[in-house]
Amino acid sequence: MTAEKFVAADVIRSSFSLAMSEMYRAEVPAYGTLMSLVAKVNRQTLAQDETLQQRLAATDSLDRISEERHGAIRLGTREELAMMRRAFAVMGMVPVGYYDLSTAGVPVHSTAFRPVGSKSLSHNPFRVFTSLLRLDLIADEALREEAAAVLASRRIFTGEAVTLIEKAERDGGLDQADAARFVGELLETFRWHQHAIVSPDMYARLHDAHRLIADVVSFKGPHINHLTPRTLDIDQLQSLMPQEGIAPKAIVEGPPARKCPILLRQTSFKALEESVSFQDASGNWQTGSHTARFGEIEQRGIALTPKGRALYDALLNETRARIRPAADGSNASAYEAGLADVFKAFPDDWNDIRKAGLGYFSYSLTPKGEAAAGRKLDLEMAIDEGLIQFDPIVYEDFLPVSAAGIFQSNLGDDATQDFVASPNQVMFERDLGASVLDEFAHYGEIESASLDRCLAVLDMASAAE
Ligand code: OOG
Ligand code: NI
Repeated sequence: MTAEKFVAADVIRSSFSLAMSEMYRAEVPAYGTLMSLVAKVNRQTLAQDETLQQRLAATDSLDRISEERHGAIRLGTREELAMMRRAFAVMGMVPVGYYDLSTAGVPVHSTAFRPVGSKSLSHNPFRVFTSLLRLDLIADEALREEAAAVLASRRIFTGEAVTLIEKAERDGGLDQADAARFVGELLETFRWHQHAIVSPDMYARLHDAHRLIADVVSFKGPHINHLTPRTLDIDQLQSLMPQEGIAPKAIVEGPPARKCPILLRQTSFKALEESVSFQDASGNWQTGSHTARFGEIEQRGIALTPKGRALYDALLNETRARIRPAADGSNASAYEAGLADVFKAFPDDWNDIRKAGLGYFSYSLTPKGEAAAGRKLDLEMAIDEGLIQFDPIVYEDFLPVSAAGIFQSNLGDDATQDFVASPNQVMFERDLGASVLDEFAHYGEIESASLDRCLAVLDMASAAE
């Protein structure tokens, strides 16, 4: 079979992302409401901001905006995580970054599976925040063993999905018919199951240990727990959500509203109380309820360099040392004011951010630059003369403090527990069966590749800096 017969990984990812969105819309109607609201606000924002519209069109990201989404799942075992990595690889998604949530009282560690490289990202940036439960953080040994036994007995992938993953690995891709079957089979792993695989008694014990453990262990598979569209104006969305009957969490996570958006701002609506059934010892099904699935929206800004990220982390810590956002929203406006105040220390002009080495940019020749090919200037001079322009590179990853805030708002405030902070990237990568990509190195490569395309007017020495 020749390579042309294979469907491109980017194309499989797009159809999977679409299939997942359709499934979630049917499962959680509020997601559909949120999607429509986001599309409406994005249209309005673009209509009012011609410069934004032009830059998004020029950097290939206009089409992808309203389509863009991420999801999240929580896995129970290393075997599940390793197979999930192989499944995502078929769609061109690789593990990027390591997130330790134990510090925030959530017994998981995570990575984000996503496409890398500007071409794949602009084709479809679909990503999945994937967490692995850490039973090693659970104190009750008997419960830990019982939970491990339940997890060991379940199969979250269909046999057909595994066969197709193996086939893709062996042959180097999937043809049209196999790719379509793969999408359908893999989707099964993410489906919601109303019937729990544990007894009501065991559910209660898992739930008492930590609500997250009950969510991971009690069901047949790792149901997708949210799908997040990208908005161009999250503050507008946060204020419009209640009118649509959706109650947002108390504060928007991440940096404050700014002229030049940095990293990632997120808000969510609380998990739904859903009816589930548990089979008791005599085989009868009992009705109960479970909260797991919620809705989230996000606004993405520029990817920060390690220096920029250190400044962001320091300013966020400073804000939270001054005022910690209460889960009931009682100090939300004071927190927002404090955040805005502290973040005045972060430059809010693209060129200042760039010159201070705080963010990653994509450089390109202007029409004037194309015409001036052969002149050899230093980068700053080429920019000053209008030969080279720069656009912020969008942050494609996640933020651990924000993720913890999202987890907590959905697990309920009583779920906050203290665990000894124990990041263990070595263990995570062993379980994953691969190492995770360093996000900073990756953004750095995208930036230098963009400079390479400007060499017509650029002095090599200045570009190599
Ligand atoms: C994942 C929460 C993290 C985000 O956007 O930061 C996340 C979860 O609740 O499983 O999705
Ligand atoms: Ni999320």
